[in-house]
Amino acid sequence: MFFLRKTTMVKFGFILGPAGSGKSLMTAALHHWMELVELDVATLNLDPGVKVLPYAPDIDVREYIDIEKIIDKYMLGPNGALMAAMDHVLTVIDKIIDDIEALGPEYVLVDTPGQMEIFAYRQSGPVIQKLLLGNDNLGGGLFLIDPTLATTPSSFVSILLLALSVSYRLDLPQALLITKGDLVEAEFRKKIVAWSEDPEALYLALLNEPHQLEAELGREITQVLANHGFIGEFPLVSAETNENMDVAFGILQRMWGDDHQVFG
Ligand SMILES: Nc1nc2c(ncn2[C@@H]2O[C@H](COP(=O)(O)OP(=O)(O)O)[C@@H](O)[C@H]2O)c(=O)[nH]1
Ligand SMILES: [Mg+2]
Repeated sequence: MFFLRKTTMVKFGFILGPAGSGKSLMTAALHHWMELVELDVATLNLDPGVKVLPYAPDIDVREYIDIEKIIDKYMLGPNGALMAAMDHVLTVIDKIIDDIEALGPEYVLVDTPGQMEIFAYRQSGPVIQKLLLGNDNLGGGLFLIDPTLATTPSSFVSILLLALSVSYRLDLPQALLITKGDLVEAEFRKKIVAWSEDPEALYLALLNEPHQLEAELGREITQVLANHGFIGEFPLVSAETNENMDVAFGILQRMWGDDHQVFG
């Protein structure tokens, strides 16, 4: 008996961001929305340490990696075990790729590990991402910003710098989204939109902070962010109310270079 392997290109959306920024819930919400508009989408959980997820992953790294066993075998604490587990993912990535090929979806949403640094800053993360994309597939990253942690200009700038750093680590087009839009009050919404769209507004806001960055550093940082696309129109989305899921998908489509069927 012959199995015909689907060799069509897969479009990967990597959901990135610091711990608690809403990656898993965004994966769930975007997956739900994509299914509603009848797109052929699968979810991939890459977090070996996560206990409960707000969606049932189609492909799950936990099927191949048991963090409790790693803790026992190497006598590691939770952080060490997570790092070891992420490095172990490399040894099972061919199984995950086989699972994706067996399912043959057009789109895969990748829920990256809760602790962003084990994906972005360990050696294994960028390698895993490259192996998933191979030569033929397309990838784009959505970096989530939790607005409840970006209430001051300096905390917002710190998260933008983190996004910049992650985009240097991962060789992937990346866009920024402000999540948890349902928790953002109208007044703050205006403020964060102004900071995110206008480097000058952000710079002036930095200067007005009591604990301010040295003016020259603030100027240079906002210029670097602006010059590299880390200041711009970042949509506010909500994985609770599904606000702007169509826009988030439209952004992924642009990163994939999909011209047709653009949403948002
Ligand atoms: N209100 C609200 N809560 C959210 C939203 N997205 C995530 N959360 C909550 O934020 C917390 C962290 O979300 P999670 O998806 O686990 O973050 P992760 O660590 O980045 O995967 C959870 O309690 C979520 O329910 C959102 O859009 N609105
Ligand atoms: Mg998560």
